[in-house]
Amino acid sequence: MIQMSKFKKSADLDNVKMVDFYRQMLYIRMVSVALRQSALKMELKCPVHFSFGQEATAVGVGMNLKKKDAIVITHRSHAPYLAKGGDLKKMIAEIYNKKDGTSGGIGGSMHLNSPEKNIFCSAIVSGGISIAAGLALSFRMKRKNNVAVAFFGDGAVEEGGLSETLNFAALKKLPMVFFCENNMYAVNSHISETKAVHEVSRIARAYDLPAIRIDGNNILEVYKAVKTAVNRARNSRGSTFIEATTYRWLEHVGPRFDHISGLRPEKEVRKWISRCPLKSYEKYLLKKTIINNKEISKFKVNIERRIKAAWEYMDRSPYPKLKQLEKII
Ligand SMILES: Cc1ncc(C[n+]2csc(CCOP(=O)(O)OP(=O)(O)O)c2C)c(N)n1
Ligand SMILES: [Mg+2]
Repeated sequence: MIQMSKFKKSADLDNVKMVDFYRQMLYIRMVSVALRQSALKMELKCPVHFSFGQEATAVGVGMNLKKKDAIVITHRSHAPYLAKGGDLKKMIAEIYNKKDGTSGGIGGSMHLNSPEKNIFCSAIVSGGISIAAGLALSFRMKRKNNVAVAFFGDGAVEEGGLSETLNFAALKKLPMVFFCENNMYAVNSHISETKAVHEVSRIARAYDLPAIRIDGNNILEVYKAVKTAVNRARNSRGSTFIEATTYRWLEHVGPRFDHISGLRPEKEVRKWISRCPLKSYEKYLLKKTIINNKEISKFKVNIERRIKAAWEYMDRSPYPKLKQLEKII
């Protein structure tokens, strides 16, 4: 089993930034908890792919990007959307299928698009990777100093779209980052059942792209790897492939654990929960006295307030009219 790496502070990081990482992960976790409670009560009808356990990957990317940089996210959308600065109110409204959501309430959790913040979402497995390449190409053609990041899961690796895009990005030296969250499962299939090569970053080396495998539960490691990749892209040195190993705690879609139904070994799930990216980082920050419990409580109060405001916004928003749906189909 993949071992968790140690937190190592790099010289370019100050305490303010290190606390920001924590606050962002906490924010994403608390939003997920609130949504999970709604889903368990059956208040929330929209299918939701939760990211419990995958907060460090989202934040490590988001903290490296500027507003005009682009991300293309997947069905597991909430964490990267929020980490890139996506509007919480619009996200909650969308997930509840309300008119003021990111896609007018007719898309749901898998359509968290926010073009004004350069956040694009595609739930077609591997489909978003070539969209990110298109965005990267447009940055190049318009001589903009921006970067496009494609988020995808290990399940996208054996899709043709990835290979085609790797070739194109390498050939054109696109300002792009291939960011694979390898959580070792695509729905209920473990990588050992679906892939000849488990270390998926090796695939990128066939295209002569720099590729790195990192501990996706270690925020400092993710931040550092993405920083290097984004700098390469901004300096016209081309694309990088990052494989961040991690684990999703809950079932593929929905608010429950799936080891109860025998879909994954309970021991494995428990092991990964003990490597919680948020709790382990919190422990590190407390030990180094970079943060204290009083500050953590303050953050929690503030985030609770934002969550409450987002739910109120969603409550006030009407459902979209049927006509709106007819416009699309
Ligand atoms: C082209 C395509 N095939 C199948 C699906 C159904 N589907 C949705 S998510 C998923 C698994 C994705 O696994 P992975 O890429 O590892 O992402 P994870 O859910 O682990 O985050 C599948 C097969 C789809 N959305 N698109
Ligand atoms: Mg996966």
